[in-house]
Amino acid sequence: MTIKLYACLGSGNCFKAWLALQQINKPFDFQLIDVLAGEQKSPAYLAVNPMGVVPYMVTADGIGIGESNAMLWYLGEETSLMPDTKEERATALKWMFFEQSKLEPFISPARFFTTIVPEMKAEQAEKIAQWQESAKPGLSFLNEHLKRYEFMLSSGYSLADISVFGYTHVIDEAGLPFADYPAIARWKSAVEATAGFKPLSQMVPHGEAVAA
Ligand SMILES: N[C@@H](CCC(=O)N[C@@H](CS)C(=O)NCC(=O)O)C(=O)O
Repeated sequence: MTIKLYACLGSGNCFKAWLALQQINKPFDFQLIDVLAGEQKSPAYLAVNPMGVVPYMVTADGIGIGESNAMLWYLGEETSLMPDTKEERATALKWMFFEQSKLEPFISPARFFTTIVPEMKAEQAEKIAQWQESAKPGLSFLNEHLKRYEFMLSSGYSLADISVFGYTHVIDEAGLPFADYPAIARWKSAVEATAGFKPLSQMVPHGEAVAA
């Protein structure tokens, strides 16, 4: 069996696992789950992932793993993406929790209603403004960090970069200009120049459809 990734298009969380698979050059099956059509709540998909969200990954041994950052950790084992020392691994985890608590919860919905379903932008305008404000402290903190470090960890490119990159590289699509965060913009280009990097726009399915 090969690894199977269940994902929807355009999602920063799904992109993280997909990008790691590209960069470690691991073959995998891609199963598209159409979140906009509600396919993540279909009986067929709930039988795979009872949480009813994407991304979801099933390992070659048939073990299901939820949470994008847990997938990164699994995929990073025994590759150059995993930091070498326990201090660096703890620091990577710190940034991955930071990503899920200070960045993703605000950038993701602001971007969703601004760019993915722009027809809902006007009716969500107040909430979008709140999400944008809530994202700013985390982005400022990250920008300060990246003034001093080329990548998230002093040891170099790692799964912590992929985690933070997932949504931070599309902040402009959430109405948060890169011009306000020049060190983040510099880091974005550095990540895009790493070996095997492929952009979110190239994340396309190559699996069979899940029956509704
Ligand atoms: N913390 C989770 C977030 C998973 C998540 O909320 N996924 C979204 C797409 S990015 C989803 O499936 N939304 C549809 C729903 O909640 O029904 C992760 O990092 O994987």
